[in-house]
Amino acid sequence: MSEIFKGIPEIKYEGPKSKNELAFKFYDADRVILGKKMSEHLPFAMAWWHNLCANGVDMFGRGTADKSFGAVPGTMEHAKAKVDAGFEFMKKMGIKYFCFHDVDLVPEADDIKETNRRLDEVTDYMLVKMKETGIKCLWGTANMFGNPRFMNGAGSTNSADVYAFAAAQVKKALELTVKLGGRGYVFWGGREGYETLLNTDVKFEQENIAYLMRMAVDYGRSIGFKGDFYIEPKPREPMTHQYDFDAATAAGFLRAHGLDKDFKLNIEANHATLAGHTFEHELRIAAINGMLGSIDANQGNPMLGWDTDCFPWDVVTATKAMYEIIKGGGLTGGFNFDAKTRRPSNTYADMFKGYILGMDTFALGLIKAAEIIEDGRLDKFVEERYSSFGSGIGKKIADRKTSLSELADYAAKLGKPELPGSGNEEGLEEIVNQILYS
Ligand code: XLS
Ligand code: CA
Ligand code: CA
Repeated sequence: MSEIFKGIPEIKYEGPKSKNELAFKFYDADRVILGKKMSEHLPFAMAWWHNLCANGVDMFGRGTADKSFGAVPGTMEHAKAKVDAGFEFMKKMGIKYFCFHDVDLVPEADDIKETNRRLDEVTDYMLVKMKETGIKCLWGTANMFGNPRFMNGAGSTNSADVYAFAAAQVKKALELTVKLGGRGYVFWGGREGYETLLNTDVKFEQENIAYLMRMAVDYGRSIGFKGDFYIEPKPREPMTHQYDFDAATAAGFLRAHGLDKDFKLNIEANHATLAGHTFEHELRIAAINGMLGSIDANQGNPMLGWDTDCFPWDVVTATKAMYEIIKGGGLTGGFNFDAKTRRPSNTYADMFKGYILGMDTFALGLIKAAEIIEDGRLDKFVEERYSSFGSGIGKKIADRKTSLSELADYAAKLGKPELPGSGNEEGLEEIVNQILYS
């Protein structure tokens, strides 16, 4: 097999002063931060769909990037060329994981038996490459939103036949994830939602989605899948109302349907902002629910209200995200760059620059989050802020050893309580800036 990304070397760490566009300035895989190597804190993954399939097509124009990799698109030869390109790319980038949808790997046939045969063939080829390179699968998933059959949803469809088809895809995608040793399996509810209540039985649809997930857990465990299942929340797009709106909604759904032991969350930054939250908010909600699973590392464009999947370059957000992840005990998954270069960034070199930007942004985020934690002033402030619960009546509340009557008597004796103390927001922001920029 000949080299595809000719002229692009292995990407090395050259440090913050380097002017080489094809080098890391901050991601230094072996550098130890808080007792662990950067590469262990940051298991980065390549998204098969954006990096190897998306060519810049949008609703106003055709693709601008050539992702044929020397083969005719729509053929098995092309499916294998994408494998060659993907492994060469990951090797040159020093990326150890990839994520995939079933239909990213092969052209879909009309008959699912033929699609599955093609999937077997391509994954045999991927396994050889995985053995050669040591590259692994982070998570797999089934695309249950692209094909017109899913126009009314997959688990939430009104058609029993389409539901069965979705189940068949989940079954196969789970088998492939196990075959490739994937750490996780994702459900992103692409069209699991509704356009109008006038034609929708919300309760029935949600129960059907949960049943599909239950069957996936049972089947996955029966074929040896030991990893986590993930829900990836998103509030809208493509559907007007998506059932897994945000982390809190998804956590409630998982609990309501008894799925919380097997599922965690895959939090995507751009989906957080579409939900009107920050990325770090979604991470905190996942963490306090014991559901901090994996990350889709990207960012939105605040000028645009849709899912732009830009490469992450906002270091402040990456720092806050890494702070939440470290404080939350880390991920069971990793950092999947569900991100694409902008349409005019259409060269092979741009593919590398996108990943260099994303990896350097999270490396900086990690370095700065660790400094904030080691500095300790934020932790100390938060501890003191709640210190009234450390003794007296506060301790009784914290220990759940009081009652409304006792608290009412206490309040009556108190007269007017003192104000609860400054939140010191500006002071804390100054500390963060001081650590970020000094
Ligand atoms: C789309 C989602 C999708 C999932 C995987 O908005 O981000 O790409 O990550 O199906
Ligand atoms: Ca995603
Ligand atoms: Ca997205």
